[in-house]
Amino acid sequence: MTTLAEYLEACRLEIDAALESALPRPPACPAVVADAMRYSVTAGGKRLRPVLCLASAEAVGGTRADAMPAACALELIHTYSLIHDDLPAMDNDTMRRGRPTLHVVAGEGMAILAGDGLLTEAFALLAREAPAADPVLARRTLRVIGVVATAAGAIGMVGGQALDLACVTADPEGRLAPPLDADGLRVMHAKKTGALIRASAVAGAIMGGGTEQHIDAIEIAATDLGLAFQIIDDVLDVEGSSADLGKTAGKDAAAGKPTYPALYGVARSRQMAAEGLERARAALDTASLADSRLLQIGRWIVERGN
Ligand code: GRG
Repeated sequence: MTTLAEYLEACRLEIDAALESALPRPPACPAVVADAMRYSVTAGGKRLRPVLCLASAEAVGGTRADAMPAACALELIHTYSLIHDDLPAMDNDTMRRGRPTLHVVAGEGMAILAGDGLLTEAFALLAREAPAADPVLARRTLRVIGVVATAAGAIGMVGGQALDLACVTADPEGRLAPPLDADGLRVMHAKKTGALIRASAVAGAIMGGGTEQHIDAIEIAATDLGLAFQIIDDVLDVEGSSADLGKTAGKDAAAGKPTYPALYGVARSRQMAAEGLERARAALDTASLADSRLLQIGRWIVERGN
């Protein structure tokens, strides 16, 4: 069996090639927005969501090829969310994935449009790749479109971003929402980052032809992995350097945002992430999936930066 590092590298190469051919290009797409979209998509990144999607398809006995359109759609949506999150009206960040943010190099308007283009292209790609000649794959794709749209939308990622934004944005009377308590923090993250991570694993399980028991177990495990990912992201924001992170370090604390280390301390936060990983293992075990790549990827999430 290949090592996890080899597996991740093989997946990333396939994902990057598939993303490259999925991106809209001139003459159909104006070069100015095509270039902006490509700038952010090709800036690197761990490709965590597409890797989870592919690994999930393989865990249930499917192929990476079956899940590749969904994997690419998820990375396009993730990249759009980063572009919009970095805008002056949101987090106002100037570094992302080790490069100046898109609005810094292309202007705010073009960054908004590139994000809009990536979000809509994700669904165009899924619809395009649903093979009419293969009703089974077409049905799975339709289900995945629903899963991904729900996760990306107002009850998922957009809703989580709204809760986050409300913490630092005063209403017309100048009042801020009360700071999030532990439960509020968990709900905000479950939506803002957890929903898309969960959808990535679930989409892979659906495209790979998993049983309902597989899909349920993977959904439960991915919910815990999403939370563990966010806890570790918060810890790295405290401990990491901007160069290591590829984005501005320490921003959350500086903005007075609630974070896991602020509420629980770094040691307890890391322990909570490890407990999440253990719950994910137990959930996968109920469907005999605990010795799949999924758990190794979970461990990679929790142990990164150690
Ligand atoms: C703008 C609707 C809208 C949503 C934005 C995901 C998100 C919601 C904001 C990102 C803010 C942020 C930095 C959250 C921390 C967790 C996170 C999503 C980190 C970035 O994901 P990685 O580490 O990034 O997977 P790479 O670059 O590796 O893909």
